[in-house]
Amino acid sequence: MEKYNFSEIEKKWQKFWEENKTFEVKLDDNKDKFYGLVEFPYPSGAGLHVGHPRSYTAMDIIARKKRMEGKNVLYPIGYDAFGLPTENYAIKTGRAPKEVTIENIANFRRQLKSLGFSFDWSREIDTTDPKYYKWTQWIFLQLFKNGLAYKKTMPINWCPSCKTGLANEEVVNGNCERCGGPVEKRNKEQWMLAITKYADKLLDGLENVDYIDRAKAQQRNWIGKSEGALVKFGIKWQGDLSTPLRSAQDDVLNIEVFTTRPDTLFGATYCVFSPEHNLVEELKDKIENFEEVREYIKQAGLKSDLEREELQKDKTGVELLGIKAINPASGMEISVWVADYVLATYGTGAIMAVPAHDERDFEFAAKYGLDMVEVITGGDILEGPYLGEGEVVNSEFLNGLSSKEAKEKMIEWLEEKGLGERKTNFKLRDWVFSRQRYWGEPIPLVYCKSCAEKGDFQNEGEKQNPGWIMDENLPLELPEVEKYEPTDNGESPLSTVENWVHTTCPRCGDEAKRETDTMPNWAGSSWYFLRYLDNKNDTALASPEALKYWMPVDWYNGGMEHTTLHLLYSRFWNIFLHDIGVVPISEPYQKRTSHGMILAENGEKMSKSRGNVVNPDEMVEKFGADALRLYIMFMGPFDQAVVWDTNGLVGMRRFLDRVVNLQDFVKENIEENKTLHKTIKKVGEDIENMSFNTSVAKMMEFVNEITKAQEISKEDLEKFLKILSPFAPHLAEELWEQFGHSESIAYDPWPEYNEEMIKDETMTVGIQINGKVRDDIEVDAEISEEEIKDLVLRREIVQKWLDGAEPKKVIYVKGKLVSIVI
Ligand code: ANZ
Ligand code: ZN
Repeated sequence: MEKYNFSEIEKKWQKFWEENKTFEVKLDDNKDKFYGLVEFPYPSGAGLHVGHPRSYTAMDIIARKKRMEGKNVLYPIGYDAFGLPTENYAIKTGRAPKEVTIENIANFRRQLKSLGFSFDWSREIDTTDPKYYKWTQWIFLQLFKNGLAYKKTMPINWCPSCKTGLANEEVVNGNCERCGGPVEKRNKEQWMLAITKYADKLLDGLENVDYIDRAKAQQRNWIGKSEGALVKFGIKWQGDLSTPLRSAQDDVLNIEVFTTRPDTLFGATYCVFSPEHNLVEELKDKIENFEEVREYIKQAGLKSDLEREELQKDKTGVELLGIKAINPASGMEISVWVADYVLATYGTGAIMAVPAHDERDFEFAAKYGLDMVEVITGGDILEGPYLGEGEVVNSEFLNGLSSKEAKEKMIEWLEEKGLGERKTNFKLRDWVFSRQRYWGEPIPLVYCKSCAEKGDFQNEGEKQNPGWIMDENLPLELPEVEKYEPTDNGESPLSTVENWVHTTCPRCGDEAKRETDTMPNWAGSSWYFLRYLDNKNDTALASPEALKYWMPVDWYNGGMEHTTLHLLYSRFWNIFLHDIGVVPISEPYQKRTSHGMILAENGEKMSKSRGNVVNPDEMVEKFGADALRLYIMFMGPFDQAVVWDTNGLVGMRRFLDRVVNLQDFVKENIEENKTLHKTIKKVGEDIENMSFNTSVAKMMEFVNEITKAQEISKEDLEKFLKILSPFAPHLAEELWEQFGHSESIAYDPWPEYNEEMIKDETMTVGIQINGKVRDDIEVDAEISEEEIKDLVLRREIVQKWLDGAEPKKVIYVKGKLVSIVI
């Protein structure tokens, strides 16, 4: 048979699916639902990248299999279209971002369709559509009303030569991405979302969801919960050093520190301020070497947190001469330092240093010759600090206790004496929810002086932010502007649209001014999975029925780069929406997995600037969408990075040609094929485990076998087409049709395999213990060395022989024997 014309076939089936609305779904209480989600793309001018189809093909395969298993499957797509690249393009070309976005989306849509994804296209969303962002704004107002949005002065990135504020993405190694000049920090009032109030809920929610371990770990690390204590160290200064010990209750200055190890308080031999700590400035007159200190602080200000914390091997600092602190437990006078290994933004911005039990303190103390007092047993200070827990020594009333007991006792003691208290600290910070940019959702708040003066506040948000009144007439649409550039005073371009900024107060009708900051990129993607459920609804973000039926997302796949912030932000919004009764389930995603990146042929990251981006259009044209999909799934383990190789597509093309040829081998009265049953089993299980590469390999093996044998029954070939169809849907539909079926293969039941047909593919392997065969075991003929060793070691007879000991040697003689030496 001739090689088939894939271009024609693929277009034909894409048209068929579109015309027949094959993948549109409706709520159906009689059917189990499956909601598969992938991260929606940012529609950049560059078009789809081969990285996108990795995730989309994987979830498409899963969605297609679930449909064949009888589930009511929702697999939606949309565009996360606000953001910088489009805005910068608009600035460069003078074109309106909306116009550019519409064009880019059209291109993305065409590309996505050319790959044959089974998306429900009727549910497409675009975060920049006022009908969509109406609800993003609405959610923001609910957060505001409930006291979770507040104004705060925060530093923004400021490029003094471009005279603009920069987004974090535009700061590269401390320099401006546009001009290369150094970036400074400038303070500006910004809207913040109090995600920290949800820290515990965000942690607890992780207990009941099925995320890959790495994703859970990243969530936990980012939230960074630490339990410990705040401790106050009294301060004394020159001329006053002879005054008796002062405790924190006295009317004196204290250094307040956060520690996770109150059990080591007796070992605190000095205290350290971060360079930004305001007490340093306050103590100015009492510090004898303030000039030196000031110079040190200035130098520290030039380094990033990362440089200060991790990259800097050599710790530096300056002692505050003339100042001493009092260790509240031991009563000892200890030195006080300023050092940049202590960060202003964590804990209290000051620490008690315990060099015998903390790595950084140890290094610092060793360098400056400071005392080290061991207070926990288990290590040897000559070999370095002992970081673990143990028994407490050299600590008066704590002596003999375990670290755990000592922590409790010390906290109680501190609380009793008024010298400290129990404290839980989080690394998580509140979310800066303002940008001084054009291309984002306008924040629907106005500032009304009259209302501020009257003090008539109607909700938590108004109380916390006097004068800020909600504009509930949504959507508040982005106005047209002349120029998209950030202004040279750091305000958003919206601030230049006079007739938009000046408005009347929705509460009292007096003159008021609109907020001109817009929302950050993260806003629209923090709830998009809800809008898919009911994207045309004008009266709610989604109807209660749709929310109840479809939520939670059953399976969410996306990149590792989004498992921290995006996942956290969207979980936060969903949990909040659940708290106020809008959504029925608090955790939005039941399961989360991640794919590895696709790297360019030279092993580098694909990027426009490197000129090594593989364009899927070209691949579809040359090899077809089915071949591209198969290749992307075959490249390597799904969760790992893989290197692109266009030659691999040639192999897939040939594989598909061989599949087409199988028709020629259809014969009557052929026995059922055993390999097919194994293949059905393997492909089915592999899809659930996202082990797509091995399922493709297994299908190739099957096709090779049939090609050699030159015979297959029609029933078997049909079954094979079904398991191939999630991977290569166009060709599968075509051959299915040629077999005389008029309905799409997409809803034909997933084939079952027969255990009996697989069973005889086992072998018997002897178990030899200390040179004598004592048992045997029946295993899968294709078992790996690791698996069989594991099985054998867990067998009762072997366990008995081992009697708790580790085996000396375990050797597997393939297909024959496992030999254990005890
Ligand atoms: C004394 C101590 C003794 C500490 C010891 C540790 C071990 P996590 O677990 O990450 O929350 N620390 C507190 N604030 C800091 C800051 N602003 N910059 C740098 N380090 C800071 O870390 C808490 C520990 O980090 C605290 O407990 C403190 O050192 C340090 F054997 O206090 B510890
Ligand atoms: Zn007013």
